[in-house]
Amino acid sequence: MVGYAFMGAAHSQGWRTVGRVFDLPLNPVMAAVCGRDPAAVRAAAGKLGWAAAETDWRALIARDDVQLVDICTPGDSHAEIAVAALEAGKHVLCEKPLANTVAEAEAMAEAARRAGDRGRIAMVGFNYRRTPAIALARLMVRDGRIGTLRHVRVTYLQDWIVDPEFPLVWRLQKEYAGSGALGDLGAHIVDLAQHLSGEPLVGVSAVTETFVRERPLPGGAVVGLSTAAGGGAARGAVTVDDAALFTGRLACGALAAFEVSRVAAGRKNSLRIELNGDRGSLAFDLERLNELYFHDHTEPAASSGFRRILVTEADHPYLEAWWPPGHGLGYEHTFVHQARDLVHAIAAGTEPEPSFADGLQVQRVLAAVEESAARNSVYTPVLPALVQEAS
Ligand code: SOE
Repeated sequence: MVGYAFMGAAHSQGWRTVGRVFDLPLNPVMAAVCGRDPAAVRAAAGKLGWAAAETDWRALIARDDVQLVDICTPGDSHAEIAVAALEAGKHVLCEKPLANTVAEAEAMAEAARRAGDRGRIAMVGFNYRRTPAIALARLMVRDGRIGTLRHVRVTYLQDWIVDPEFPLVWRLQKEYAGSGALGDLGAHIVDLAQHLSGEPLVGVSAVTETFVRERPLPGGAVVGLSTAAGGGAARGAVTVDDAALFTGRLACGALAAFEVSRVAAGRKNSLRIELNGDRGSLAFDLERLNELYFHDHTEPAASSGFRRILVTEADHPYLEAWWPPGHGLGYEHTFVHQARDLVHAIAAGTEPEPSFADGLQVQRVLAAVEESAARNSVYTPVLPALVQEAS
């Protein structure tokens, strides 16, 4: 694994747990974790359960005891590490968003296609697909339980940077993160809208905003009395969006509405999605992630309405390995399920979902959102690979 911050810790929990809960065809071994600071990465190895520590990702992918590279770094290093690992014959799991640009994502998808010819697997870490309630919703949409899709409505709201004095961390700098709430939160909900509907977004209209345009540098770096504010911590420019609102059309003709924000005061990690079809609707709220709400419009109006499905039955996705009905799961279990599905794909030699091609499609939507927002919200097509190659 490369990187050991929040996502590294969440992935480590997945790798520590997966073999002790699911019956797997292969046994994942946590061979080595990589980070630039020698003391910090050694401490992380001990705390997170990795057998060794490396300080250069090139040395990590050169190790003979490493067959799978799990990339948990900021987006600016995803392409370089993933392409090198795939070309070195390793399987790859890469955190979302796949990359910071469409060009990088295209290179990664092409490297994954070539590696696939050599039996190597590449997955992108849209972990919310592996919430049992979301996986159940996908099956219900596929089985026609809501009929012909008309609407998808998704929001993903956080509030960790409402305070203008929150420092200028890497997620707020385009050179590291590629974009702000759009790539960090928007990638998840674009993927979910496409995954649940089974349809790609074909065009979007968007607005984005950066409400706080300058923040203190991390670590309270003081540059003497010469700072603009006449002293105190130096401040730097925020180069990414704080929020984005966009509408879109799915290939099937359904309309989709998206909202992402990191300044929605009071919303901590609030991902909500609703799908409306001509036979019913499904609704999910990450803050109640063991529940799926279903409205069957074919029922008599007098007794119909959204009802709660408690997604904890043994025959619900992933639940066969956990507890009796009613004993709910949490955020961390999505990473255990992600590890399970990746191990099965590696053992079977099948392309996992979401693939790097799925990650590239999301990257194309994000790019169309940014292009639309830069051009007064003009409706902007999401260029599929086919058109891309033709142009
Ligand atoms: C921060 O916004 C973050 O950690 C995202 O980067 C994750 O993808 C999301 O699952 C939780 O919030």
